[in-house]
Amino acid sequence: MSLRPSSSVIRHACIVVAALGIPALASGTVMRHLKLVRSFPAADTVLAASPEKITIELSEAVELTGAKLTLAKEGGAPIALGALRREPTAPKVLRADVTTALSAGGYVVSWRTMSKDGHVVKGTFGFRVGAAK
Ligand SMILES: [Cu+2]
Repeated sequence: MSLRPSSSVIRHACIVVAALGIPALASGTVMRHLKLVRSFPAADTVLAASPEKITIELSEAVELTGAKLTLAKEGGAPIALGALRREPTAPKVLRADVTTALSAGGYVVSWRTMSKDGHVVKGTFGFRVGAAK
């Protein structure tokens, strides 16, 4: 298992690495963070119809506290989602309902969670609704 981050320098580097989404560095000997395993919609996919929910699966169990899932139209304003949920039987999975049908176009999902060491780990991925361009 990785060393616990103990200095502010390591803490800082850790956040930067996570924010840049460099898995090779983030999973190195200095520290190990949770990461995104899969999502629905999957990254860079095209859906024929609006999804009914956004789901992310992380590599470790996460708390709802400090977790966030946001959706926005590409280059547009955020779109309100239902409350973020985590089933007790699936502690690695976070889900939020899409409460308004999404029109055709590109969308960006941003996620943010707290790793076991208390550091914020976040990322984004995109998907499209409607025909591929
Ligand atoms: Cu960390």
